[in-house]
Amino acid sequence: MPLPTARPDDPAAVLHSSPPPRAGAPTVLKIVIAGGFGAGKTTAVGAVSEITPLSTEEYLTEASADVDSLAGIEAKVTTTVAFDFGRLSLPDAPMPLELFLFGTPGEDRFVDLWYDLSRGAVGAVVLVDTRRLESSFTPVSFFEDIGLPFVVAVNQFDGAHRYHPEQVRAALELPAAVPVVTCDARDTNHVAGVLLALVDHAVNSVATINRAGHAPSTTFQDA
Ligand SMILES: Nc1nc2c(ncn2[C@@H]2O[C@H](COP(=O)(O)OP(=O)(O)OP(=O)(O)O)[C@@H](O)[C@H]2O)c(=O)[nH]1
Ligand SMILES: [Mg+2]
Repeated sequence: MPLPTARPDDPAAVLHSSPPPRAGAPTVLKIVIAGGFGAGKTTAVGAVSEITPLSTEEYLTEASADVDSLAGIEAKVTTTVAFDFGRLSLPDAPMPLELFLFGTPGEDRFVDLWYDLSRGAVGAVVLVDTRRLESSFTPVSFFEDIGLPFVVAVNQFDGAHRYHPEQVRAALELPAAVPVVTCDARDTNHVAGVLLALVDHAVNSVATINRAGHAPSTTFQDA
């Protein structure tokens, strides 16, 4: 299925056109948690969400065995078929934040949904399982194509070889501007740290766009 080429609501516009928050009120940001099949997206949303996450898990069946390869994640019994939703407040961040987290389904046959979930987002986390690195190429290309800032977070599964982030950058052919960090998707502090790295990266991307004279043309919606 071809990737959509149209750009979702511009991240620069999102940060610029959001109404200024009331004094002391948090800035609300929409963030997409993406990655290949079984990379740990649902786990990451559940690790940080302060509400019971909304999830849309269905049992994997024999019928999906040809499509959803379980090599390396044989214990996996369910997969996300629509999206995960969670919420995280970070009142003590340099700017108080409330993050709305949308986890995507992993398989790239759901790419239309990735596009819908990306509308109005300020950025995305691409979770990477280095045992199945090839499944990361499509989500990385997707966010590059739609122009949404993203960070790559290497989910360090037990027993998996520990690659240096720069080795992962080289393998995924990521530009120097894309942050590559490591995490355990089950760890609340790790995932919160990844989200803060993304917000920082999104803000810096907006600053870069503005320095280049880009005029935001769309408005904040859909989040
Ligand atoms: N050891 C370890 N297991 C993990 C980690 N993250 C996720 N898992 C396990 O890996 C499996 C897949 O995790 P999910 O969170 O369902 O992955 P997903 O990316 O949402 O999967 P799809 O929605 O099917 O694409 C589950 O059994 C998790 O418990 C991790 O950091 N370490
Ligand atoms: Mg999932």
